[in-house]
Amino acid sequence: MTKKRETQPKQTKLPENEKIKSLNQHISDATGENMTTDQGVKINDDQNSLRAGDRGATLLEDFIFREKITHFDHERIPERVVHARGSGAHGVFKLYKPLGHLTKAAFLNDTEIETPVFVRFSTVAGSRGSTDLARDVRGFAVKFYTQEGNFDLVGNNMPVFFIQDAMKFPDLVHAVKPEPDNEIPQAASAHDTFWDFISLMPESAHMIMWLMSDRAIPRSYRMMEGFGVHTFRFINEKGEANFVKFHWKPLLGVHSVAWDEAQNISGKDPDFHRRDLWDAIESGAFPEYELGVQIVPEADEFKFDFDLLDSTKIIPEELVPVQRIGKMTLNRNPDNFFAETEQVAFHIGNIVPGIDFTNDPLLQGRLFSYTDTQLIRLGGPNFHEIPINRPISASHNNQRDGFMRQRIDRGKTSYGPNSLGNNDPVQVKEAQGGFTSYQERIDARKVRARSDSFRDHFSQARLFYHSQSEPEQNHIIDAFSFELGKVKTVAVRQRMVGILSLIDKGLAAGVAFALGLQIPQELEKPINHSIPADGDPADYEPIQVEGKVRKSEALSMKNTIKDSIVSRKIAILAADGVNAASVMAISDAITGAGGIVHVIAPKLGEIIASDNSKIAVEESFLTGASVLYDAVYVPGGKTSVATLEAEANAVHFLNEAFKHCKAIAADKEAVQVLEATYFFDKLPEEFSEETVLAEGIVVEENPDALSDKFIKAIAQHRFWDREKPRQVPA
Ligand code: HDE
Repeated sequence: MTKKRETQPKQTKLPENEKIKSLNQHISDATGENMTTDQGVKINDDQNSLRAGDRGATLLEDFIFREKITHFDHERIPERVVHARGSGAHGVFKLYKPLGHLTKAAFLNDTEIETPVFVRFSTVAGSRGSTDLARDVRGFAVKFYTQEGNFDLVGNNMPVFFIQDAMKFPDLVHAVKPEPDNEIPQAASAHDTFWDFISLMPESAHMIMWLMSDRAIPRSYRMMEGFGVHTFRFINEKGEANFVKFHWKPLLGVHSVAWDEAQNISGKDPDFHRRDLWDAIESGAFPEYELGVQIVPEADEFKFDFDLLDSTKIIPEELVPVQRIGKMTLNRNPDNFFAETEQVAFHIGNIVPGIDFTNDPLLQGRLFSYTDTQLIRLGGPNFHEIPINRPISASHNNQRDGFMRQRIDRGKTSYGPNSLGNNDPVQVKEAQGGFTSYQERIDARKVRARSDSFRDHFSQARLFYHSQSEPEQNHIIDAFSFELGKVKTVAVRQRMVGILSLIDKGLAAGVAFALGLQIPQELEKPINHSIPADGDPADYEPIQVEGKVRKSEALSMKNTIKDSIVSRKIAILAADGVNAASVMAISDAITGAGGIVHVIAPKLGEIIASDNSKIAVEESFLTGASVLYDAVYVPGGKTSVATLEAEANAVHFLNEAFKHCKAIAADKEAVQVLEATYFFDKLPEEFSEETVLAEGIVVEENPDALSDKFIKAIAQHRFWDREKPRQVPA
């Protein structure tokens, strides 16, 4: 009999909220139904077109064939110009405590309300079919269906942006997208045009540090932060305003993969993040994120050494702590990718009373772009009527007609004021919830200019770099070396090394070494050729902070949550003759702690354990790969151990897991499989408690002790310190 290992319970009843109920009205389920044309005529033969004789030409008259092909021919809509590849999920947001003193937004004032949300995570540069594991920014767009209308928080997993003014957005995107002559490379910033642009845009220095950090290769959408990036405003009932920055903090912590691993995953499973999100939700391991806010009173607007309106700057959490105000839980997968994830239309301009914009020039530009892009992408002005985009609150106005209008507006009047239709729909007074813009006082000249307060491009880039742990800094140096190494124009590489020297000399030296270059003595100035106002070279000198290295703990992933293995995937390498008891013991312990276990064997089907029981195999060495798992365990059982020791794929699996700094465990009886690896000789002689913590390698006889230590090691996520001194040629 096949032994059943416990797997995650399959979700049976899907959670429903107000938005889901409204979507359900549009759901079509063909189970048991007749096949018809779009006009409802029953179809008798869907296999053959209508022909003049069984070997003759197809007849134009065949309306069934024509309808089918015509619809098919028109199935694609333009992909998003950026953020084309994405994955969506439904969920709910619940507030921890009322925020009336800060904002009058109803969904931020009532802890009883469960606000439905739809989230779309995305990469930026690649096309719809590109790999999830590209080095890239991740979009983190949340649509809150509040009782007062839709509020869209259209953010990223990095808190800053490349440019300060929306005027430069098309340039940035043209530079990063595949080069126009040959459309190479796909979903990659490692090419000449991107770095040419960046090397001429010193304002991108801070963002580039994030992009070259491990934040750009997340382990999962469930393990990355989200940021609203811009400074917004909260407005309370009294009309008082506070500046606010939005954050999403994942409850599983912030974790990444290794760059070499990311590149491998792109081949083994380009849908890695999409699948991970889908599977987690299906299995009931719902992704959770806390919404955080940083609040700055209006009076403190000029208190910082950066401008709150500059999207290339963070407010360090040490200066203004992030207050966690509520939790979002993603608890339901979409029913249909196209209808929901592809057709969802986010817009930074979708706000509700109690929330307002600031004059951040990047934010202001986005206010135009999102509606404009939906008009072309979704084919006209009625995209708000697509089910996924409809608010749960009623909507009435005098907007009419246009392509694909769904609503049938009754009555003679579609204008206001009117007397023929009772002057409906009526405007709503502010006190009754009508939106009014914050009355910001303005006294300014109309100019095309960049504020002087936007000019320091390097202090926060340096703050970021200096806040990283040593392995994280090494990864940044490696990432620059890789990306610039792919740049063919040496002058661009050289200019970039110059820019890096303004951030940190060690960083620049490390990258220069890998590129076979020197740090330039004289920097090319003005660095930015396109903004005449950038003239003064002094603007580019590093700002000294009293000789001290400034750091911010929140910027390093080293300090993230490391106490859970929920939804982590663990591979058990086994073959016939494996010790079933140890497989079961470790499986039970891991699934008990919320992890997922897969048995990987030389072939699919079942393996026969030493006690003659059968164990189901999830993947073979052909279909599975270490890069798709978080940790690996080798159980005992003489024949199994002998098979694996001689199986190159099993040894490679372990070598690669070691290379990517993952937790590895083995039954004492299986240690000879480890001995066959490249790394075994480099390990300390004894596997003590300290070895486990430092190395992430557990070898034990007793299954309880083994699973206990192994689970702690998996929760650490990665043992990056293992990396540099003992590289593995896997
Ligand atoms: Fe976007 N951005 N963006 N962006 N953006 C789009 O809208 C744009 C920016 C972000 O999952 C587009 O529907 C301009 C910052 C996300 O559907 C487009 C500027 C941030 C998504 C657009 C920016 C973002 C988009 C393309 C510079 C983080 C995907 C398709 C002023 C705070 C949303 C679309 C989804 C998508 C314009 C800069 C986040 C063209 C002009 C900064 C997450 O309208």
